[in-house]
Amino acid sequence: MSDYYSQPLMPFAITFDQEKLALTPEGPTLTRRMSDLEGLFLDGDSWKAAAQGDNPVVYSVVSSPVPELDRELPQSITTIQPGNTGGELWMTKGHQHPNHQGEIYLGLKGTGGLLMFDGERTEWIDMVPGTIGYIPPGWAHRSINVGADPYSFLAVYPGGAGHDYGWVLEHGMGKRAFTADSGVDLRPYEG
Ligand code: S6P
Ligand code: ZN
Repeated sequence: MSDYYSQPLMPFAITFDQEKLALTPEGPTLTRRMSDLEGLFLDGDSWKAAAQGDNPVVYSVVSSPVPELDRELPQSITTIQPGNTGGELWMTKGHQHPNHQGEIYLGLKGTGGLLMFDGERTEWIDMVPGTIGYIPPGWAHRSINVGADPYSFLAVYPGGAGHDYGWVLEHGMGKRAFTADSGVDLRPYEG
């Protein structure tokens, strides 16, 4: 593995396993449980009960071993479990890239949404396998599972982009996604 981290990187192949939704060779992995999502769901009481209860895994991120360094292009696969907290669909924390670089997502499995917010405008893209969602520079982004099965997508992003989670806690995402009889109910942010 250490060879892949030598600088400068040499060209190398990454195997994408469509069944396991895994990348080989593997880079860092990340698991976010309910307790990692403090301050994000509108219904704080329901969040607290879940975080202090069975504290489920809400999403995980696997990656290839391309480092998060300027001019590199890291890739990762995020899998969000199905579920809701107080009716609000399970989602990623969401972040802004501090130096406003763009990113692309590719839907792999399940159904989701890509919610984007530039501080004034909110945009939503329905994500199904094969959808490429383009995140322009300056748009904070959050992913949401709108289905009954896990939702997975590939992300490719500039290695030097950085991740500002505080921006989303401060500014919100413009809208929140709630369960609906069919599809998703997008409501104004309110807190
Ligand atoms: C990275 C890219 C994704 C997210 C991942 C988890 O720029 O947007 O790999 O990191 O979906 O989301 P979050 O908001 O917890 O980083
Ligand atoms: Zn990002």
